Amino acid sequence: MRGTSSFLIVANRLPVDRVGEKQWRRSPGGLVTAIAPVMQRRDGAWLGWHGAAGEELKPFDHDGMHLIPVPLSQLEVEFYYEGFSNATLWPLYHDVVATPVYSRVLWDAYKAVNDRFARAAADAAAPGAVVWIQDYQLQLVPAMLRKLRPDLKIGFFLHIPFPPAELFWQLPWRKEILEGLLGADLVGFQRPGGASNFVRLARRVLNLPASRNEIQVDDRIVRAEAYPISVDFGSLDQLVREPHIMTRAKEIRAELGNPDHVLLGVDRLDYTKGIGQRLKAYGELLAEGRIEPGEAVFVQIATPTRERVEEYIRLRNDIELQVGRLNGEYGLFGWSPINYMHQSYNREELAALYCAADVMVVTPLRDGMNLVAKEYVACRHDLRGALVLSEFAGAADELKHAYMVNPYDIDGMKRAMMTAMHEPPHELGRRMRSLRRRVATHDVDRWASDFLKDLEA
Ligand code: GDG
Repeated sequence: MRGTSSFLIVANRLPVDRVGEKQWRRSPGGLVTAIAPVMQRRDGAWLGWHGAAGEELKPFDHDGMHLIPVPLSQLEVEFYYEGFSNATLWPLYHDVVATPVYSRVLWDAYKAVNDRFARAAADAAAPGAVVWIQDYQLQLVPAMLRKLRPDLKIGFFLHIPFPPAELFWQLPWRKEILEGLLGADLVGFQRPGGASNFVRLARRVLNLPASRNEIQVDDRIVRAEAYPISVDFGSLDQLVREPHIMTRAKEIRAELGNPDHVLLGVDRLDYTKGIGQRLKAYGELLAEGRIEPGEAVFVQIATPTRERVEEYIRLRNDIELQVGRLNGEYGLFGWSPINYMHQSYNREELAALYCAADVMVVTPLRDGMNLVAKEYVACRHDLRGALVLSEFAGAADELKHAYMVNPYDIDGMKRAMMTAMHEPPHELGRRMRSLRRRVATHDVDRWASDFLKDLEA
């Protein structure tokens, strides 16, 4: 039996969150925004876990999308999701900035869950359908699905970096992962470097004939290309032109005590994001008196994430200790140099925060793209505001007029923050105009349509 969906997205998570007992709400994020119209045009479906362990749900429709839940047991959440995905692959693919866990038990769970996703996709897809698989949790699905359904067009996109051969080599299952990905017709990466790492590994680990961006697998050609993901520029730009967002931005600055400089960080509380490094740089500026008492506030939004994974528990303790120390040491009655929030905010509040910030500080040690940097740019039609950006974010390839930093170089970050804080308006405007031109012409719509055009070519 064949399914009826001629366009299928396969991702670890469905694009909805539960509100209350039976209601669903579309989750925030560019991926859904970019893909929803394609789904509506093509009778599409989205396949993924719905977020509750041990619960089986029937397919349902929401917001014009057909959603197919894939169940996960509590143990699978631990072993496949928190384990192999987030304690093995995540650190390995991010330059081993934390030590990856290599465990056969976790690997077995990863295989089993990938197999379940592949079977569910094989059941849902119409003959000749286009199937687009997302991200590192599902790297075995392309080959598993091809085996079940050789008639499908299969695309895969990796949202995180693809590591160089020297690091990937560590993985005891390097061969299986590469073979899994090679089940696709097109494998997309954030940066050209990721694509070439992949091609090189296919050559070296599997001895496959390959050119710059094509790999020969049996009688098929698999293409590897970069498609830098982006944000919904138009809708953010429109949102921040609404008067209530500006009012809220002014209010936020007032609540912070109207300092001369508001610096902002917005990240999931993840060890790849370089939060500790940027706070260290800021702390030294306070210690040296280059930022005076009351002059600046650093707002750090650290969204809760992966809270049961050991490295994340450790990171949270470290960051909160660091924030406490800096505030304790340099604060005054009524002024704390750091405003740290371990909370999530809605889209409008986030947009108001972007508008309130003079300096956006984005300093990951390694990041596939980093959408926060692009969102900030999309929100600054006033051409004010400076973006401090790590060279190790995928976004650095495109956002060349940011104040670039190496997050391992604390002195360099201090210099960049000081320059950004004191830059004259015309220079800020010149840089922001060029950054906005790039993001406006390379938005998330373009990302999705470029990928799908190439997949179907
Ligand atoms: C992975 C890759 C790649 C954050 N806090 C709140 C909130 N956010 C939103 C941001 C942004 C998104 O979450 C974070 O995206 P990033 O790209 O910055 O980072 P990851 O989560 O690590 O994403 C990354 C991305 O996939 C896409 O391919 O760029 O490299 O690691 O959109 O705005 N959103 C709301 N409240 C919050 O508190 N509503």
